Amino acid sequence: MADTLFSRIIRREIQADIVFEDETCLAFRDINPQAPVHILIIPKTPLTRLTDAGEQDAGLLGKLLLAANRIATEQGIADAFRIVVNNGAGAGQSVFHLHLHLLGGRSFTWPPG
Ligand code: DGP
Repeated sequence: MADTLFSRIIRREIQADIVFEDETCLAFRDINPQAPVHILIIPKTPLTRLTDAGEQDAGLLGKLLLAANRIATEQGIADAFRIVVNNGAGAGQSVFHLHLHLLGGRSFTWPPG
């Protein structure tokens, strides 16, 4: 996988407002927030996008979701939040290192835009 700016955030070469870290994942505030709480949750191991994940990544994907749960609680948005994964440029993915958007602190409409 090509190096991305998220890899540079993991290596602390780029500053980010980190809210959670464990051996598997890192979470930090989005630089261009779309909600009062907008946090990106990324695996530390490189995966370009969700469709590149396979059976061997099942545990990793579960850990990302559980990290989202934990962060939502810590951020006070556990009652209402949205998780978004943009998979591919056509879906709006701009950084090709898998990431969950955790959004909360406002109401959301459906369908999403
Ligand atoms: P996506 O479009 O799904 O690939 O989301 C990428 C997100 O990454 C986008 O919401 C903006 C955010 N982002 C881009 N560059 C940086 C950065 O340098 N720092 C932080 N914290 N977020 C960034």
